[in-house]
Amino acid sequence: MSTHTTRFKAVIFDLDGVITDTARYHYLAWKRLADGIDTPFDEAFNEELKGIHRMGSLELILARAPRAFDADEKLALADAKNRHYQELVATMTPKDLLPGALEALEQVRAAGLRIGLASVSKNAFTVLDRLGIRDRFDDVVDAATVRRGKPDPEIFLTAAAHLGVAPADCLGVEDAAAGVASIKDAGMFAVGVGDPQVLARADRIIRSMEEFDLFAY
Ligand code: B16
Ligand code: MG
Repeated sequence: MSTHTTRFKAVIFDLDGVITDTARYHYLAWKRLADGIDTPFDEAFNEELKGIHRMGSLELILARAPRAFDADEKLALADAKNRHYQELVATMTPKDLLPGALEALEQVRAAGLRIGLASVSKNAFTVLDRLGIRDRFDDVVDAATVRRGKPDPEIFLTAAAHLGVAPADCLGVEDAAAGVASIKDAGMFAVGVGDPQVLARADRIIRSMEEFDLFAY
């Protein structure tokens, strides 16, 4: 049974796959790109791209392509993928919040904790605006300022520093294996949202954000 106390001082959320299902849009945009260059791409492979930044994801896809691409071609491909992704994001509304996500933000706010966002997506601010929830975060890390993406702990450590909270007092929420690794290597408690096998390093696993309960960790 949970009590209404928590040892944490801040909760740092991932965006894609935790707050909203932009993971689906990333998949669709990468899929169209991969099909265009005769490269195999499916949902299982897409799982490996979750939480990985744009150029890193492209490199993983191109490793399976039938030919090599030079630096200019790679930039053009990444640009094309991003334009398609942004077209998909432009259709988003507050209805695209994942079930339980808003309630989780409200629960953390009501408990008086600080709230951060740690997304490696350079489109995170746009997505938050489409969802109408940007002002619910005390800090949103600007992905353009992060040198090492997930699984490196830099982005979660940056969020904690911005919030003025020690990493050990932070709880991180992630849907991707790379993201859970980032949280754990930052010295934080990790709640994984999704498949227990994929998220084996998480301290606790929930199937969806509807199960999120700050007072149970
Ligand atoms: P962009 P997260 C990540 O966001 C996605 O999971 C990943 O699939 C994507 O490639 C990455 O953002 C970069 O996104 O192309 O918009 O800069 O999970 O860290 O919120
Ligand atoms: Mg994610």
